[in-house]
Amino acid sequence: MAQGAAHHTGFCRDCLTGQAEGLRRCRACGSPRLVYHPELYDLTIAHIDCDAFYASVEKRDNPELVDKPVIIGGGKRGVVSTACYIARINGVRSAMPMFKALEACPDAVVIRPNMEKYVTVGRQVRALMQELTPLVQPLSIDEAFLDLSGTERLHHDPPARILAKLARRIEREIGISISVGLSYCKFLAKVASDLQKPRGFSVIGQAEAVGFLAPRPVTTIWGVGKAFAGTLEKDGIRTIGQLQTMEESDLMRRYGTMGQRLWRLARGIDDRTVHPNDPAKSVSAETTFFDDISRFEDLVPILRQLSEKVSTRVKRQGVAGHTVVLKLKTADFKSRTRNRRLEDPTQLADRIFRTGLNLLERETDGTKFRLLGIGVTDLTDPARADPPDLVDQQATRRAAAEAAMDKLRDKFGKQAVETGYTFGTRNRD
Ligand code: DCP
Ligand code: MG
Repeated sequence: MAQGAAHHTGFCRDCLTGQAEGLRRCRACGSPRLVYHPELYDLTIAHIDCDAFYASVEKRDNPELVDKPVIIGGGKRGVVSTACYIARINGVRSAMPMFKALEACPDAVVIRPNMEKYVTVGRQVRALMQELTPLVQPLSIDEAFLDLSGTERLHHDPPARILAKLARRIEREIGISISVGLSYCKFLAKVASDLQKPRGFSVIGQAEAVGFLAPRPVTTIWGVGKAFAGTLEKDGIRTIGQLQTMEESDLMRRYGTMGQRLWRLARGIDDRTVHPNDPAKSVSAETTFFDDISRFEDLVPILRQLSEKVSTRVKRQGVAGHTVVLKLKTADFKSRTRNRRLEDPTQLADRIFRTGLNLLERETDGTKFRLLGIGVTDLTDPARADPPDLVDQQATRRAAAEAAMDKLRDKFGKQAVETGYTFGTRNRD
């Protein structure tokens, strides 16, 4: 290796030149973004989280926003989805009501979320991760664990440098920034990725784990939410250091399996593996009624609404379904499922709905239902979905109309377009 990672204790995150310990600026490019750590080249578990994700995507697409405070949010829920780091200086936070955010930061540019765009970018980021290792475990749209053990021989570089290169590549090719946490286990990799945001690169090694954790609040531990932290607080436990002094048996007696988990994580013991998520096998939507329904006409608009939900989801996930599944639950809790395999896979609400309707017709024999669901299964790549229908020109026209409505919905929000079937039925479930 030209840059001889083995001879240096660190490297520059901008130009990747190896650095001897103690330098403040890169000996090659002058950048202050140097990483040092005694265990730097032994650690293999990473957590990556994009910085101010939705806001960064919007800034990338509109350079005028670069130095402005930007808030993504609004719409139906009226809360902040995220804010860029400039808006955060003024106190804006995710999940804050929009009016409060604007009180804190009146100059902010507010942008409605464009989920489709963020899903696409999230997928591009994931694809670059997957070039490094198949062991990528996404946690959400903008974060994932990576296990890079054993990849050094393949990449001729230790994981730390591979990750710095990835961060650089995501900035250059996708145009957003990430923060990296590198450690020997998932728990501390995740904690690390949050330490230095944005554009962070933090390392937590074996040797310092216990000392690093000691002063931190118990809420740092994965799975310790507000409620459980309250319970611990009542027992006088606030910091991880306090947990470190307790016996495993004592913690187990008090808090069961969670107690055991606390004991282990407090000591930096976490042997959970990084495993790619199972791909979804089906996509569906269902609703339980306030009052049982038996009439076909009353079920139709609900089926339409659910079909639209399913369609939105498959489009968002980038899949298509080859089989439509109708699900009913009767008033006496008996389940019925009915399947129909389609000629071609579909993503379209209209096809899902019409197939579901056909199946539903045979089931509405006066039976009272308490639940209706519709979904698709046999998921495939959408490339071959919904070819133009040469026989049924109507279907082709409906498909084109649906594509046009999708565009409108993207632009103006879900409520902008209502079809005849769902109009006025929105409060039903
Ligand atoms: N999000 C949301 N509502 C929340 C939290 C998050 O809609 N209450 C969305 C917007 C975020 C995205 O999820 O951009 C990713 O969530 P993160 O918690 O990773 O937050 P950010 O990426 O925005 O910021 P950070 O730099 O802190 O990771
Ligand atoms: Mg993030």
